[in-house]
Amino acid sequence: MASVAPRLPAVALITVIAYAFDCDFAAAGALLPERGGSPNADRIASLYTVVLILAAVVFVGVTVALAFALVRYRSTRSPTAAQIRGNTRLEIAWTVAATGLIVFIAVFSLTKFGAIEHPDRAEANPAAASEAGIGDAGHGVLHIRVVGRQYIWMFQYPNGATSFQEMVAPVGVTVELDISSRDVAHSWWIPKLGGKFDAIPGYVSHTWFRLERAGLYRGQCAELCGRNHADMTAQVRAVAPAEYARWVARQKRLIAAADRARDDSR
Ligand SMILES: [Cu+2]
Repeated sequence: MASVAPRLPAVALITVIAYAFDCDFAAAGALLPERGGSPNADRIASLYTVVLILAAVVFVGVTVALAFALVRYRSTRSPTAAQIRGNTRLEIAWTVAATGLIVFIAVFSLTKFGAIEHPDRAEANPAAASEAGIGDAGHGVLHIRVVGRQYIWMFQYPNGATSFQEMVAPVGVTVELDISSRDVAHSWWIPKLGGKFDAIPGYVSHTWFRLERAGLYRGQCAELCGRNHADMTAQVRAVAPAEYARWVARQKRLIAAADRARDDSR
């Protein structure tokens, strides 16, 4: 009987590929980060694209030079190796080119980090903020607390309402998130709305987004946090500012009614 052992790697590979196609996952784009949800995500994607193009040019250049050298100077054609003891011009050229590239990437990145990390106040939309019922106290910014725990995300809104797994947020309003955890380390990640942010017990991480259009933005806890980590999904439902105001008021009433019903039944 033929052994199946030699075929095991192929079977394992096919199984993994089949699962990868079948599973529901938060993909961050095949090649580039996702964009189109929030300005910070767009800026991350632009920065990534510039660095990727530069890296691709260097990679192709090095690969072509290497392939050329391997073919052109193969042993059948050049049986005696040339003894080269340095080339000052060439060494200066690649040192200067590599340094220039690194300095450009560093400076370009530093000019972009500020706008990725902090929302630009100048682009705030006071009309949308007031429609969403956000007072001037928050400078037109909606603050939502994000609390991770095994295995669900909880969202706390300024009026005291809470929701689980799905955050509801208004389009056009700057939303700042204060992210923490009740148990172990988690990571908040909605790919279309920006980068990953650690949710650490006893520590508050800050990030933000400003939704550009209504819709559902899906994400996934991005830090292995226990047995059911894969089930710890998250989503942000972007709605019109007035709809957000109605939703958050209704959510508060429903929670208060549920609390009263619980107290009455005691
Ligand atoms: Cu988690």
